[in-house]
Amino acid sequence: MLRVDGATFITSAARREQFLSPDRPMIAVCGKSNSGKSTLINLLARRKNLAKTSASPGRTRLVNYFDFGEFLLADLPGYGYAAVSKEEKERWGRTLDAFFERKGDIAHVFLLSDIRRDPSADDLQMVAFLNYHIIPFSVIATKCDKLSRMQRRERTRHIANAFGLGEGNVIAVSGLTGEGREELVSAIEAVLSRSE
Ligand SMILES: Nc1nc2c(ncn2[C@@H]2O[C@H](COP(=O)(O)OP(=O)(O)O)[C@@H](O)[C@H]2O)c(=O)[nH]1
Ligand SMILES: [Mg+2]
Repeated sequence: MLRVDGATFITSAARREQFLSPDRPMIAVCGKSNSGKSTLINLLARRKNLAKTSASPGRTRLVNYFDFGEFLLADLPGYGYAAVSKEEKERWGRTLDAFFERKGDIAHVFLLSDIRRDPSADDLQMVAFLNYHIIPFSVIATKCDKLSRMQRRERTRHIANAFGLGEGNVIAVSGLTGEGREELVSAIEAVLSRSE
């Protein structure tokens, strides 16, 4: 199995001039703020504070890049946080647009969504955007520790449906218990073998 520990933080980018031109496959992590992006990155890296997590949503305004050895991971600014100004929302939108404009640099996207919630309008817009630009993605249903095993299966099916995906494209994970980490690593392996 692919080794994904020993990851390090590379840099943050606030604008397109600062975006990295990756020399390895890059996986982008996106989703609503508070969906568990930073926690997932820490789970993958098996480190507590590689990516800063926050109980108050909307803190990550930058693209944060991490070096995982065989691949890079980009933690994107979370969308859909209501309590920010219109200007700030527009700025985030522009950052995301500029990021995805360079789609040749993106091997795959993980779109994170809380397993207990239905996709938001922003999530569906994101999926439409990724489909339109033919950028491959998987949905990661986060915080699965909040549900029983039976509820998880049910919610995973429901989320796949709501996103218009097959069940195999939705991976339930928990950053708290580490459940789903292996499936996630397998998904990354598949991405890497496709981009060889
Ligand atoms: N129970 C549980 N809580 C989680 C999980 N992932 C994230 N959280 C919590 O959700 C909040 C937001 O997480 P964070 O990773 O900062 O989300 P981000 O804004 O998408 O980067 C924090 O309070 C985390 O502790 C998970 O798998 N299980
Ligand atoms: Mg974060």
